[in-house]
Amino acid sequence: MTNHLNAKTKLEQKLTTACGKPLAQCSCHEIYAGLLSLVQDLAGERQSPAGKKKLYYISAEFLIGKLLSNNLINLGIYDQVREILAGSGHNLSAVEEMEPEPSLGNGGLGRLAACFLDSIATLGLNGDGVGLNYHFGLFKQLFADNKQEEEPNPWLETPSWLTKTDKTYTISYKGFTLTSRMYDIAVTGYNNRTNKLHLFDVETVDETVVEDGISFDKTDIQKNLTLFLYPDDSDRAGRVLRIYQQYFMVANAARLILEEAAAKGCNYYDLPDYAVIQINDTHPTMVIPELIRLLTSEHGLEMDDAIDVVRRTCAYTNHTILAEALETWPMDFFKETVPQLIPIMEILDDKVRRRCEDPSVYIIGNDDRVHMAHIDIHYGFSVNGVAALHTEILKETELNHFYKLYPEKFNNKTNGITFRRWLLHSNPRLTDYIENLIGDGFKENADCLKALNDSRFLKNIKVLHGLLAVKDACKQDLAIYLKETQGIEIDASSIFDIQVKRLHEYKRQQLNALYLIRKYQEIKAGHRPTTSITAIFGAKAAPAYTIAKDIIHLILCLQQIIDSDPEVSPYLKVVMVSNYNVTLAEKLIPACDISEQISLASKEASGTGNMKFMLNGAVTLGTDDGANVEIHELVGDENIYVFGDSSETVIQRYKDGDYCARDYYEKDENLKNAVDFIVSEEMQEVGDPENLERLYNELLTKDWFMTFPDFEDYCRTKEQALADYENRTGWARKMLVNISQAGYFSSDRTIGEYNRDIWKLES
Ligand code: H53
Repeated sequence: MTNHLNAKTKLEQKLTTACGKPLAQCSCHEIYAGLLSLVQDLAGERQSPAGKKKLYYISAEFLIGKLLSNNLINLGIYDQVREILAGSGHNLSAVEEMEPEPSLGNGGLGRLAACFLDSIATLGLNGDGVGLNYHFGLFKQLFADNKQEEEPNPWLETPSWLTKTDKTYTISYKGFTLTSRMYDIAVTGYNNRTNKLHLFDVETVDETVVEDGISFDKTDIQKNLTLFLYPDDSDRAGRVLRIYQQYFMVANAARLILEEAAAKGCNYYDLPDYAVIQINDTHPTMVIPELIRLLTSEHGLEMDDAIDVVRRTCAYTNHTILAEALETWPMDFFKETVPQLIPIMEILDDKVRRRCEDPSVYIIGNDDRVHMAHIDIHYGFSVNGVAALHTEILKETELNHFYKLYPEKFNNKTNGITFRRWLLHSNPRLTDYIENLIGDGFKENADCLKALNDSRFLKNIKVLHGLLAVKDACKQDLAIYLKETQGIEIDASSIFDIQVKRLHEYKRQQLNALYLIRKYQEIKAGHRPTTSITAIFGAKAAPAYTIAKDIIHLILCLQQIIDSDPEVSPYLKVVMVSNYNVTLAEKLIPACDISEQISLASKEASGTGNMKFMLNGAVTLGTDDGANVEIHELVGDENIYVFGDSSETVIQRYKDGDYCARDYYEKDENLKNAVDFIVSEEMQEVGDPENLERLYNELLTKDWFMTFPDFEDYCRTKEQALADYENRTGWARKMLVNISQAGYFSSDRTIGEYNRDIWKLES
């Protein structure tokens, strides 16, 4: 106790010094600035010895979320800081509001990278992230006239978590060079070492070139290179800009990696003893030819030696089987931007062609496009999928030809999430509740959550009701937050049914919307739900993805129609929150009752939202897809709602190529009524006929992600979940089982496996 008081007093002194005046006299923003500087000092003190071998996790996205609270938790000073602030009349939550959320990511891929950095440091591993310092991120989403609008999402301000370093490189493109600069963000592990996220920027970047929403001259590379993540690629200039960005990321990474290795005594032939590179999706693929180029042209290695060294250094993670997400770029683009890579890529392709007759594994396809994933697979030593089902599908279908060539390279690493952010930080009520039941071991070791799966708790009415009370409180918190931040009113006593994720047809927000139309029609016909339902969506659509934007339009129109219908609004509410991001996720997930994970089976590589919801006591309603399959196995049939066609059926249906959406529409009256509603007079009154008709036609004539075959089963299964919700203790038991089984999805487990099988770093 005395120790605690001493530590607290010292901390208070340090914070006061950092703030430059007594805490009671500081504004929230001054406290935020003081804490930021304090955290950076403490994190710096925990910088650990470099170690011989180091991991470089290269990724186009790092969706890190706000950093203050997570750092306080990881440094072990969260509670003390909260108490100190309370003592001087401040509230830590209000201070957190001062922090802008870094906009360095889009979805699961980027959030996974952020969870991984946390776990790498927590496990005491020597590993840094490498990416780009986007000034305006993806975009900020606004709604007007029931449509998505985009604005820049600036987040760089003073004070900042970024430290400007003196590391700069000259990066060459055809006809010009750019000077880069490295900025660092400290990554604190939970009671462990501090690593870094290196973000490269271009010295000549110019924020003023953006005008009219998120438009800018896509050809002015010196000024625009690091403005946006995934700039609009609907035209050629946009696609070429992506190559400029990707090369900038990896050219800097390659120089940094070689420099750091050499400083530790590497002679380049032994690079794999000093570095391992994890290529996150195909965006960083050019690191392979770039490293080979640097090793041969600047460090004197023969081509075959350089290729061998790089092959033993690089590992690739695949996150998708969607053909359009597996990047291929026309050779022309490289000629125009980074011609220095072409001779290398031709050699790499030539070696493949000498070995294999099958054109489907060539690097430069007969269409003269460069298949980025193929470079990764041929010239890396490991290929992993991100959930058991996903890896099997890669092996058996999508990458089967490669699997036959290199069975030893393929492995599965089921994704995970950091419990520091997704439980300890985002849900302190549930954290305390669990701690009271089973002690605090789960904070260090997520497996300890299994102790909750015990009849002492599962059959204990008091424990179950206590859990429901925690959920209710989280729902009230969310209701207040949405009212304050978005002016949205929701009823905390209704069922919170939540679907938050990128907007994509394969994720099938449209299936959920069709259900809601049906529910609306049923309520109009007098069939009211026992407990009212609040269906919450959060999703950004890529600016050039027309149908995804049409789906947002449909949801927003539905929201308006239901809100203004007194016959329905007491029983059903549809809410689409704007600018869904990590901060909102941290509020939404603890409050969720039903977690919507309804992708078309076989298409969602893993999902990680599904894990966060489960950990927070939501019950999944989903298809047997991605990591849902593993959730299903862990919690058992009783504690999850699974519907829809299996991945085998779906894969076969694609193969047969005879799917006809209209057949389903003609046969199912409920489906027909729901689909027709999209173009009904009511909808046209609040919506734009062009968008609504386009979506209607898309569904009826194409429905590429097979919404219709699953509609009936989805509705039936959802009704079952809603009915079961009425048995409150039964439902609480399902919640508890879900929480108890969530330990498997800790990213500490995932990173332990990456290290054991791929990276092999000393801990
Ligand atoms: O990566 C997540 C998966 C999720 C998958 C997602 C993803 C992106 O966010 C972006 C591009 C991409 O190829 C894949 O959709 O299923 O959980 C992390 O692995």
